[in-house]
Amino acid sequence: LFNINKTKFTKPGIVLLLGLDAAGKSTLLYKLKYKERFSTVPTVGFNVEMVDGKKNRRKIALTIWDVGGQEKMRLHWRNFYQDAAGMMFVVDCSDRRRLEQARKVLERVLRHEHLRGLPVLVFANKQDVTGALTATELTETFKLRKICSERDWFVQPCSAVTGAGLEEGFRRMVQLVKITSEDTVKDTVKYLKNKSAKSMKM
Ligand SMILES: Nc1nc2c(ncn2[C@@H]2O[C@H](COP(=O)(O)OP(=O)(O)OP(=O)(O)O)[C@@H](O)[C@H]2O)c(=O)[nH]1
Ligand SMILES: [Mg+2]
Repeated sequence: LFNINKTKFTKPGIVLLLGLDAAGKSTLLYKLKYKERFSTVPTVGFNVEMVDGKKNRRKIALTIWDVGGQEKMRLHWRNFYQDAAGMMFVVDCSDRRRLEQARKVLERVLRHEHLRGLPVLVFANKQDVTGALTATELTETFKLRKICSERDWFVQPCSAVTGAGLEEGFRRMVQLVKITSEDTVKDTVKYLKNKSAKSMKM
């Protein structure tokens, strides 16, 4: 069985970073990777970074795909679903006006058949802003217990600007993803070659 699993692996540690536009995805990705604050522009297309982590005392790297969150970009999200081993969903907790929209988008994403059972880490972002919704409030408002009942999930409060909570959340994601091979770097290169051979449609 183990061999069968190994030969047909399809998920080389790819983690999707999704959420509404301006949720803070790109800021979070660059802060996590480079420990620096970058000034971002709305993402058209996607950014990809590999971030190192440790799983079962071994080094692994997760490939994080930060896909633009504007409405037009969201139509492309599903192109990335099939190969994902995990998802991180970023919510702007200071933008109460768009919370309901964020909830609906997350709920719809989670219903997609390709993401069934996929572990989800929700980043309750922008905790540095006074009056931001807390992680507990977010859990309740989004009814996460209900909409994530058939998967592993965790809510991590964070600030992509200060960096607070980012590494903690990432470590959690590393624990939650089920990868079938330890050599995620090699797998990712193989995956990307294969993918570009088929020419990526965006
Ligand atoms: N105060 C505060 N501002 C943040 C935080 N994270 C991101 N921002 C700001 O929110 C704005 C949007 O951040 P981006 O990282 O570009 O958002 P995005 O989710 O990548 O947006 P799209 O690429 O359009 O999907 C920028 O002005 C960031 O500086 C945070 O934790 N706190
Ligand atoms: Mg972005």
